[in-house]
Amino acid sequence: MRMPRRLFLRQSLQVLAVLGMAGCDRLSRAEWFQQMLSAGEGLSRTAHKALLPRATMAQEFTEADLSPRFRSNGTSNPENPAYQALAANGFRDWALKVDGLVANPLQLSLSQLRAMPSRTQITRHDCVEGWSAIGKWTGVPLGRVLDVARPRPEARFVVFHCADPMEGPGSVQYYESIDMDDAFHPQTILAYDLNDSALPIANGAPLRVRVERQLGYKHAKYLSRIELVESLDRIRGGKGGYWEDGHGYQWYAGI
Ligand SMILES: Nc1nc2c(c(=O)[nH]1)N[C@H]1C(S)=C(S)[C@@H](COP(=O)(O)O)O[C@H]1N2
Ligand SMILES: [Mo]
Repeated sequence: MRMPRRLFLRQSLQVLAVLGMAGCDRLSRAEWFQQMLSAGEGLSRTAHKALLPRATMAQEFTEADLSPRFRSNGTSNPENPAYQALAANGFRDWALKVDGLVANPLQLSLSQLRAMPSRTQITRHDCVEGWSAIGKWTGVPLGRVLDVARPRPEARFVVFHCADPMEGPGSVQYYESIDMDDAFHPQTILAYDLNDSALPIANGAPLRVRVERQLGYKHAKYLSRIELVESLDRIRGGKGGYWEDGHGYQWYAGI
């Protein structure tokens, strides 16, 4: 059923009025709001973007809130010989490629990434499988890396290519994607530290993305390459991620 445009606009304005009274940040996480937005993914994403200012920040916590242990989910040790060789050498020979629709393709070592401006944030990770954990992440804002790579005007999505095969050795490797709004969001960081220590292999060493306003599966671990594209059509199944292509997960997983 299509909602008449006027009606949708009127309801949006009512929601805006409520948000104005109670404060966006808390209400955006409220269940009723999620349910209202889940009327359809297109609508959800449009409404999310229309109703919440682009710069809305995910809630940040204090050291006292840290989970005693940040669990691992999905891959905990990639079954990939090339990855294992890099790990055995402390990732000294590892590099992140940044390519696709950029004026200045990059290859960045871990020490180069560590030398760039950094951001530390204590946030809550929510996995669709029904668990949450609060962790302290340090990394370079993805926006700073993209500033150096200089996306071309046609670039609309950032694709994360990962080192871990998902269906046994040699099989499809994890991938995910976000749009440019999330790519340049101040809390979207390429994290190399968790709780003040080098990121453990179980949590995505040497580098994983944090996209704090979205669910856990968007936070790609074991990054090897970041590719800028105009459309997701040519990325495997075309839906923008491993879980989106094969298992019906939504591409925009806003929380
Ligand atoms: N490369 C890769 N990234 C991944 C996954 C994975 O299996 N492989 N699992 C995702 C899911 S479902 C979650 S909840 C988080 C888990 O992160 P953690 O292992 O640090 O808890 O990573 C996400 N990113
Ligand atoms: Mo997850």
